[in-house]
Amino acid sequence: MLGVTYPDPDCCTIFADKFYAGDSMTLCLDGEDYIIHDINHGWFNDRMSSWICGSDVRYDFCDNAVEDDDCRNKKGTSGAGSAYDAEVGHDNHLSHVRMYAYDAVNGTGAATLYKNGDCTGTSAYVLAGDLG
Ligand SMILES: [Ca+2]
Repeated sequence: MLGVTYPDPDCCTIFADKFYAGDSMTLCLDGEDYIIHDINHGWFNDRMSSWICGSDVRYDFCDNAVEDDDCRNKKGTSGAGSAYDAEVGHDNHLSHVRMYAYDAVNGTGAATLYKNGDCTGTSAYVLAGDLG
C-alpha cells in the first residue's frame, strides 16, 4: 500500500520528499470549479517530489510561475481523479497548481498516464474524447 491516506476528494497533498515524505501541503478546490494555487513565492516553491490527489479533482502541476502561463510542453505534470506519484518527473520544480472540478462518472472521464510503468515519473491526463 501507499502508506499514506488520500486527501479529501477535492484536494491534493504535495510532499517535499519522494514516497510521500517530508514537509507537505494540502491544496483544495474550496468549492470552486477552477482554482490556481500560486506557490511560487511561498515556502514550498520548487520542492514537490511526490503527490497524491482525491477523486473529484483534475490537476496541472506547473514548473513555472502563474504569469508564465505555460504548463504543458514538458513544463509540468498532470493527472485526474484518485491518483498518486511517488517520484515525480519534474522533481523540485513545482511553482503553481491548477485544479479543476472532476467527475469521472457524470462528467468527462480521463486516464492518467505515467512515463514509468510503476506509476512514477512524469504523468499526464488524457480526457475521454481527446483527439490526442
Ligand atoms: Ca519552479
